[in-house]
Amino acid sequence: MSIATEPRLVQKLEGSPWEIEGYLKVGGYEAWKRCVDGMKADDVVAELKKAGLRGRGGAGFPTGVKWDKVLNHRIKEHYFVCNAGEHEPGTFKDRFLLKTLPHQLIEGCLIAAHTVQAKAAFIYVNHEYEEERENLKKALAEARTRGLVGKNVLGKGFDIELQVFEGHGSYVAGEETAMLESMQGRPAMPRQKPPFYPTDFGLYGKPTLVNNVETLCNIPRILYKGAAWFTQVGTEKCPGTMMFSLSGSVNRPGVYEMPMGVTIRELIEKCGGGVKGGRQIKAVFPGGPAFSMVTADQLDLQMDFDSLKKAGTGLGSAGTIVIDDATCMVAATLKYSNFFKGESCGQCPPCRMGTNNLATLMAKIEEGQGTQKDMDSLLQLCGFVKGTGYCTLVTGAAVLVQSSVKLFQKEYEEHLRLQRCPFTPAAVEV
Ligand code: L3W
Repeated sequence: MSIATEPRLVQKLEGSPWEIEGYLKVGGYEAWKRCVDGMKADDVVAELKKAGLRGRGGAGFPTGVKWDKVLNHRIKEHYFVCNAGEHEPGTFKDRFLLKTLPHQLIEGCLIAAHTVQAKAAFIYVNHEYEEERENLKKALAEARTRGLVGKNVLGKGFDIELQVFEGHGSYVAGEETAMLESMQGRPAMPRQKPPFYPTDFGLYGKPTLVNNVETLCNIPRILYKGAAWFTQVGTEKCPGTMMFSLSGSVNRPGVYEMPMGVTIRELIEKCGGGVKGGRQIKAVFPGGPAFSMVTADQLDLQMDFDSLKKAGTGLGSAGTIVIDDATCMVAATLKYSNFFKGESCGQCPPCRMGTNNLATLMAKIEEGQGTQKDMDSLLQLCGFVKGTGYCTLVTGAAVLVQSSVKLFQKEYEEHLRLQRCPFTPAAVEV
């Protein structure tokens, strides 16, 4: 498949993002109008399956399959939630989409809620994204004045509402089952899954469709332009583009839309303008710190769900963090270990204690107090806690440490030998 040079999901709009005219001029709400005019739900789902769209929230689950499960569930009371609880370190693409394309998101949500015949529909937005929530509300008001949302949509005799829900501030609240818990006034703690995914047991215990912001922004484009258009770029198993949040030691950090399957090197060089200060790459987190790092000899790896999984890491929500050779890997790892420790909801004991102990051992080693016994305990602990939580937090915390020690063992040994960090304090920023 070819590589897109032009963005396909992100559209340039005239005026402020929440003003509807600019979006209407680029074919905005045309797909929604088709649905309102009677496009069958099964046909919408079939088009998504044909497009091969996979969820952009981190796991790449087939979107059409998910919609099908809710639409055709034996229980007929359904709900829809857009998950804009973005909180992954290094991921900020949903914020960009909320900020720049609120109508596209609203259109995707309307199509989703209508297709699965949702009784109520929500956009759950990260607590910190205050400005984005306000813009979204302004955009919703504009859509309402055009009769696209609210009572008697476009005179067709049915109603649809979309509520902006102010989310919880924690990382774990972005995990879909924790989000659903928090929406019902309960602590934002994940539920055990499998066997019960939100498609079976979601909001109020009913079948619920939960999709990520970027996934939903793709929906109007696919229905308006067709599945065949969508699959022109990307890889065979991961068609379309991905919004990469590029950060760390690059000259131009930011959000970049690139085809699935772009190499790490292309992303860093073409989009990021290369490494800061002409330094060398030491490591890259292709999919955020919860997936293994790769090293400078792996920059030709393709960035899509399957290629990165095959390489022993993951795309996740494409929060790509570049680390240069002036950075202490022990310090960088400690920084994310502390993040996981602070964000553990405390529900699962292996996570509560594991993330805490991992961060304590990492700090001891970084501060020059570590022993070989601490190193052994660190790796043993990773093995114990991996895969034990209701959500993936503790697994991510363990994978981070394992990958760091495996790839940069010499740096750990240096910390033990010198009994101090061999890098200058200024070098720990990533
Ligand atoms: C119905 C089945 N639905 C799976 C659905 C499931 C979910 C989606 C993916 O973690 C990853 C993780 C993080 N019937 C189903 C089914 N589903 N089987 O498909 O499911 P799952 O369980 O593979 O993923 P997950 O637990 O949602 C997602 C990574 O994403 N990640 C996380 C970001 C988190 C945040 C945050 O907390 N705010 O941003 C980022 O990269 O590590 O690997 O919808 O219901 N048989």
